[in-house]
Amino acid sequence: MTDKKKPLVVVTRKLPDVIETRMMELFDTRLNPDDVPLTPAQMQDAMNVAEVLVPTVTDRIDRALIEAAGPQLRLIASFGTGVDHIDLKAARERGIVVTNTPGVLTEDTADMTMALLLATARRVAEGERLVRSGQWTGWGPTTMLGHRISGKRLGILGMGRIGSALAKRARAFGMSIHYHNRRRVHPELEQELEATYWSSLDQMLARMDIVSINCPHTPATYHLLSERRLKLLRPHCYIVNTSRGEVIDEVALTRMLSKGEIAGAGLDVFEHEPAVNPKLLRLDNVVLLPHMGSATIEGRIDMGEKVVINIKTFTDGHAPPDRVLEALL
Ligand code: 8YV
Repeated sequence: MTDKKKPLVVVTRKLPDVIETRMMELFDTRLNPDDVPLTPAQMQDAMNVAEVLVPTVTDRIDRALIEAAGPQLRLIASFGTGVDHIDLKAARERGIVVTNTPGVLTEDTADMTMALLLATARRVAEGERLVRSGQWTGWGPTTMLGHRISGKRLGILGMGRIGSALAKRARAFGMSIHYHNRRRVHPELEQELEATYWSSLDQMLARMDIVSINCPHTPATYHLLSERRLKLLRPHCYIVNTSRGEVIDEVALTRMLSKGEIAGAGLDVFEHEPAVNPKLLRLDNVVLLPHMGSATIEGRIDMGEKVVINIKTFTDGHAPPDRVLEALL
């Protein structure tokens, strides 16, 4: 029985060792041990030889790259849930299947969203900086006062897997749950989350104490939180974003934060990351994280296993479990 030729798989970043080892066993795999992101020219070269490309959020797989890719490229098995770094329409037109890794990072990302929400409302990073600065002169009755979150209204923009997982956590912290979504969720889930649905995003924004962005970045959600919508928020409101920076007009957000028109923000993602608006870096009322929402070793291994399963099922001639369909985004 002749050995079936292993598919040539190009991995663009360093993945967890256990995943790389498995991929080496199953596929003709090209790894990136130094974890230096590929240049566009190197990416083009990779797409001229790979049957399967495994990119991450840091790789912009645009129409030009896809149209110039070799005829052998059949699958883009992305490491991550968000696929806004891939031109899905161009891939579909080329008959290239795209998969992602949904579900396995839901709990970790919801945990980080809750951590960021608490850190922002309770000024955790500011307090930590004060102690590290050596300037702390001891406890004071009115020093480092933040805001209580129990009893407050949390508005979740995007009640998908991560939004729902966040709602469960926020409920446990005594928050009341509100949400806006393209479609109302199933009544049983709404009941379980004790969540109030707002068909009007504007009306929800104008009444919340904290707003969390948990929708994907798509052409429809680009700058969904525009300057006009940000101005609907009440001055004591906090914003948390563990989704994508492009969902918020970052320049408008930064301006309003610096003028105290919005109380504070917890940001894990940025509109032009890794570039961060320099004015944001100077603000005390923001908590800034380096896109680590799903950064747990368990979560990244689970994501890698999903990539392996997507590639194996696809190259064995079956429909991969996590195929991305634009219409569903
Ligand atoms: C990933 C994320 O780590 O899954 C996503 O969409 O933003 C992160 O959890 C990143 O995308 C890896 O490509």
